[in-house]
Amino acid sequence: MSEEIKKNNYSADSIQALEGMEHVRMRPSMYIGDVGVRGLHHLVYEVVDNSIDEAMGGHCDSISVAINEDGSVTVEDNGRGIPVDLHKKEGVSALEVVMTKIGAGGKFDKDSYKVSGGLHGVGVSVVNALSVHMKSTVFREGKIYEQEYERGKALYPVKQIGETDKRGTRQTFFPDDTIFQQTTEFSYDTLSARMRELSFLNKGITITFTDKREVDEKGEFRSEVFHSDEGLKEYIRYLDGNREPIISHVISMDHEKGEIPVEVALIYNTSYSENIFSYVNNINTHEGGTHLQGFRSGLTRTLKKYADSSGLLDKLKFEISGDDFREGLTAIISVKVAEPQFEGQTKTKLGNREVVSPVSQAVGEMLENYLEENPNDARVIIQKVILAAQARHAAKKAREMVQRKTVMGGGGLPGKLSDCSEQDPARCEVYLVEGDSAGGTAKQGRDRNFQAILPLRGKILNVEKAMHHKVFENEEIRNIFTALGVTVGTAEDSKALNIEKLRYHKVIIMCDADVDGSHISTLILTFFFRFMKELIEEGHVYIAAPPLYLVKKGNKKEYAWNDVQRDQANERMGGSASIQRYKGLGEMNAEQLWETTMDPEFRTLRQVTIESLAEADRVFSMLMGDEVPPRREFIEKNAVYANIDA
Ligand code: 0RA
Repeated sequence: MSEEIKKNNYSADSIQALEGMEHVRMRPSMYIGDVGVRGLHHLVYEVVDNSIDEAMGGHCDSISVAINEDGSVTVEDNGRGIPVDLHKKEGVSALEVVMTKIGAGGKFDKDSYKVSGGLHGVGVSVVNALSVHMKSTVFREGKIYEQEYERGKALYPVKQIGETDKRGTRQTFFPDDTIFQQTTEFSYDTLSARMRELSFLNKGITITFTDKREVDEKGEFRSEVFHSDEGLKEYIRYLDGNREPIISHVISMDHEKGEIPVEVALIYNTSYSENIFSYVNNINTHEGGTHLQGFRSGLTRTLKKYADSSGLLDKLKFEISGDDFREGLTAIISVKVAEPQFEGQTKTKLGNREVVSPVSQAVGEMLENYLEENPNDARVIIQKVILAAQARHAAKKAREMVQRKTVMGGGGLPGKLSDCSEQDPARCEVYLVEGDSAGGTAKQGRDRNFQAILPLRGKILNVEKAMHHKVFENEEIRNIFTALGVTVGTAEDSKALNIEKLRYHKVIIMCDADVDGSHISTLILTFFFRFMKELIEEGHVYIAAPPLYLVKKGNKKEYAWNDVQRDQANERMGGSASIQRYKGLGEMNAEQLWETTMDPEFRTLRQVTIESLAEADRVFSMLMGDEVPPRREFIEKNAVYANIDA
């Protein structure tokens, strides 16, 4: 092909490509879900997914992900390198096609292990379209190639820039702040949690994650290396590290039944909650679906059969329900599906019917083998199931009592609640306040039109360690239920909650800004997480941020939420201002509390979000569980990187 024709083709194609790329920029949410914090991080996942695919095909074993000094992100692998030779149909380099054509990703390699079509799998060209600048570097067949782009447009044809004995692909991109208007700042915790998760889900790969935006006292970058040889088995140990197992091993299997690769791992612990995390093509399916259904049916069928034949259930007076087999269970299911159908509100529910039976069979086989080879563990599991059935009956009774009081109006609203006068829940908020005295101050300081106050007495019940009927019998917890107007969910089915009855669309936790206060916040959050997950998922839960200092000089006063603000305020007043440190909400009068923490114009509320259900579960089990050392370590670590947004 002559230089002339190549050039013409080049421009003709770039026009076509642009149309697709323009569409991505016009409707980014269609491709990445949203243009907020979630969508921003999605860009990284998209690029990393391509390297994971290369690794799953057996072509690479190492991926590095870095947040650079300038806030851009670099992802590099040691795979075969994206091909750079001429793409016959398009008339430009294959690399350029991958980078600038929507839906081109992975097309060249029919053998490649590629399961696209999920939430991710939209192609790296989408990342390119949504970046102000992107650079691809390919190390392949002894040479280094490079191409750069601006908002998805190639700045020049792919060029060779040197020689190398490395292999691989390096992608660096800078998200476009005209698209991501809320923020273009990547979160260390969010990315690190995802990289850890990916390393468990794809055993054998080493993922190095580095944040180059800051250095520590030693002058080093914050960095973590994730590598798992045992995959889900290790993931279970990580998740349940703060719970006490009741059986001797993690039960696991990894095999391909028919067309669908299935991996499962599970363990039973002494807790009363059920924690099942399911994945399809490395995507966390929050809403479950057919793979979860297969898992449950395989588990119930096999355990029931074993229990029946062992005679352990002979004297039992209760019915055993499916739920009883899952109390104290932590499990992970990961399947790979070629053409996944995602359904549900957040498109995280697997719909493919053909998945049910292979998963159910695989789980059945795995359990049957384990029970046969470990009769002691088998007995312990069945005994736990029996206890769960008994407790469920007790809990049902307790719950029915609460429900009667709530729904029938027997008890009405809790006596301690100071309700607001506004009736429209969308405009109402309720402050859950630590202690009766702060509750009193809040009651005086509030705007009674739309703000309600519910004082809570000291420490509320730690639901992480309590049996379910205790939770429903607990007075403080009943007060919360009744005040919010919702009926009771259970740990197995927190969706039983009728959230449409919620009386306040903002539920604000207000505690002292000290260790005890944060402990109480965590207790309340744990309760919401285990029994009213929807409340958090739908963004109704907030944490109030009372100030730490009052800086005063003459008739000037300023509040400060941290030491930097305190020092700046002091400077603005010409130094030597008097500084009061608030030890608790109780030291503020009603006016001060209103000004700083309750007035919607000036207060800071932190909305509680769940980035990763698995990570949140682990953190709660650690913060609220028996083991003290990991809790102390977590608090010390997070005090430095202050990020408690659950
Ligand atoms: C298709 C074919 C070949 C490599 C790749 C895709 C590839 C894509 C990505 C994306 C990120 N890292 C990647 N590494 C490789 C090459 C096929 C061959 O060399 O025969």
